[in-house]
Amino acid sequence: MARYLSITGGVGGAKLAVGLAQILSPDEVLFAVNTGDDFEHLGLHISPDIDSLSYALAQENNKELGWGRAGETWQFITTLGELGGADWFRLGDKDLALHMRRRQLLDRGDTLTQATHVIATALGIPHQIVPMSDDPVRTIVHSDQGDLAFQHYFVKERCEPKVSGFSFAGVTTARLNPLITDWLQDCDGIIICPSNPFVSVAPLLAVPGFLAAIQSIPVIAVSPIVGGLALKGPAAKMMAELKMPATAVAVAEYYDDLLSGFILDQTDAESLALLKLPAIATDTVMVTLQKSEALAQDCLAFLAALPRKTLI
Ligand code: FO1
Repeated sequence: MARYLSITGGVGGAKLAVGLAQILSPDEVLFAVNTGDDFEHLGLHISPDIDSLSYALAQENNKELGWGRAGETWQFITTLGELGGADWFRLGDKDLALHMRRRQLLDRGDTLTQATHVIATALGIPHQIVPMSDDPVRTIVHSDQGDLAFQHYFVKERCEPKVSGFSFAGVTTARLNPLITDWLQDCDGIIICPSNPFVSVAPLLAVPGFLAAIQSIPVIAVSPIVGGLALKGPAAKMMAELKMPATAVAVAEYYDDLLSGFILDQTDAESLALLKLPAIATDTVMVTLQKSEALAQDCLAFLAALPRKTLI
């Protein structure tokens, strides 16, 4: 039995994770999730990437909004706004219940890992959703409006400030989640889902010990950029502001030596010749569950065909 680690953050990544969960059992795939987007808000611990993945795997994700829970109502946040409270971060009524439950679990002493497991189990998810670390790591966006906490940049400022870089507060002392460390002892391949390389994947790569632990494991990434655009989120805008071309090739070059292989969308197939590593072009636009599953199959077949990494 082959075992895989999937790195995800945000909505694009969750779509491929859903495909992987369709074809791999909980013993065959572990989902390692970015927590750099997390923040404390209204006394709650919000963990957007864990939430997006949990809702997606439970088939409870809000497809209209692209975040949050399906079938949502907004009484709480509307009423809070009427009372003069902070309503810029839209917590739906159902979603609020999840955050309240996480608060309760954390307050009784659970780690974020344990709280995530309790909630995922309650949502009927058999797969392991594992925060990259139980220690707080917070993404800071360096921008023309100063240094902004991630959700302040993303939601409050609607990604409008021009970015010049990112840092991950707390990461140098964060302990890699032991569940990830253990999984990597016996892991046949790593799949970086089509998540934002700078703010969804980079925080996990920056957790001390992670890169060392994956040295002998083949790593593939699926491009989040298709035809010069990010299907969701600000990745392409960030690339332009960071003076990088907003292309799939630039994403592969950003990951550099980390990758053993790269998957880009079929619309970018002509770029294959520009890549200096094994690469394939396929349909990466996951508009249906079938397409998520097909891309997951492509990832596994591609990984299986890659040469094993050799340590120098
Ligand atoms: N994204 C928004 O654009 N607006 C919101 O009001 C919002 C609320 C929200 C609540 C809970 C949650 O888990 C996520 C939420 N998101 C919201 C999404 C989220 O903040 C971002 O998509 C991610 O951080 C980027 O991956």
